[in-house]
Amino acid sequence: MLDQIADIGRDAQRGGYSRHAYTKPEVELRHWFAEQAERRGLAVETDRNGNLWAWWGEPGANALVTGSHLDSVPGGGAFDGPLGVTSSLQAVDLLQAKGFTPGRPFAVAVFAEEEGGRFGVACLGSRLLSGAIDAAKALSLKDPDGVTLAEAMKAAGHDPERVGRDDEALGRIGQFVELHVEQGRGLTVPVGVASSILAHGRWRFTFAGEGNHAGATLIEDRRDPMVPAAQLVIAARRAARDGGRATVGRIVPNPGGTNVIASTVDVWLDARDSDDARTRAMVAEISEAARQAAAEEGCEVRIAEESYGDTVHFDPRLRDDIANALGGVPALPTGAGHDAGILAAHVPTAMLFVRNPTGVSHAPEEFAEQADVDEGVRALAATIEHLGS
Ligand code: HGY
Ligand code: MN
Ligand code: MN
Ligand code: MN
Repeated sequence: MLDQIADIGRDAQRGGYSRHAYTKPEVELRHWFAEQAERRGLAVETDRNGNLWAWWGEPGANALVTGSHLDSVPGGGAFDGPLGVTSSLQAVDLLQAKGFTPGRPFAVAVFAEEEGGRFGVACLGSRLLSGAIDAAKALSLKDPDGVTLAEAMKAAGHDPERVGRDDEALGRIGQFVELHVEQGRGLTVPVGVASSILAHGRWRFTFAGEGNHAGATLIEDRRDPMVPAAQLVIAARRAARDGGRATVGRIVPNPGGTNVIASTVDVWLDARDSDDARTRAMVAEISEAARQAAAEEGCEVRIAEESYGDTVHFDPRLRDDIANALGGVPALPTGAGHDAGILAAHVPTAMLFVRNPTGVSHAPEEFAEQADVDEGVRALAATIEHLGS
């Protein structure tokens, strides 16, 4: 099924896929999902926050929900997100073929902007659904072209006025199980279950100096924000020890001319560790280094926390119940964030992982063998049958 969408959102420039919320390729993927779901007799609805729900039977309380996301990081792989969606639809195929009908409300969900690839906040759709982000703050988030979430949603036919915590949609979820391609090398068997998600967040550092001419300005007369920005990258690497992970994947100088000393530089930090205290300590160390580096260069620095989620420990009962129903599969932690992590604060959630032999993710090399994908579909179908009878 992934082949059906293989040409949607290819990024010729970066390689891989760039499928961001409410852009043309992502809207195309929404239509593809609705068409695939309706073909299976599922009734599709879009909630006020742009998340899709495909119901098998009547929507109702205590629903068993599976699914994932269809959006990607810039230049992302083919599996992160879509594998959970295609596996959910194919699990429905397996179950319908054997005459199974759910004994409780059941839906396949597709959450909006899980990667935060356009508006900078990960799991935006599930955060809005659960009230984990303020609606007004979210609607004013701007993409790299300065388009707000409100404008983007309106252009895609959604009503931004309705955006906000959705107690009705959230209240219907009884359990949520997300299948996802593994994003590391933890699996030596085709399928595993998640034990935890790292505490992680995103911070934006804005260094401000004095824009000037690259040739006419003596070094001693400079206040160049690119210099502390570079030192922040090194400080992040130095602070990430004993399993901590600090990443700078995006630096945007303004104005960004080769022969121009930047006036400001924005640097985004993604920091993660096994618990809240460790993550925050790592970020504090990096922030201190950034302030020092800025002062040495006569620059200011503003630090803003853009999103944060504490460690998620998946419900061990649900996790072990599923692992046993699958005949005993390994439980492993994940360094990646997921909608399941956001929903875990509200409902019992679990994750199934499908082996990725490359261990690479958020890049075109991300991969899963067909045999493991099939194993994942069977495992998800068995889980739905076990929980949804
Ligand atoms: O960033 C993450 O960990 C997730 O893939 N959104
Ligand atoms: Mn991802
Ligand atoms: Mn994902
Ligand atoms: Mn000139």
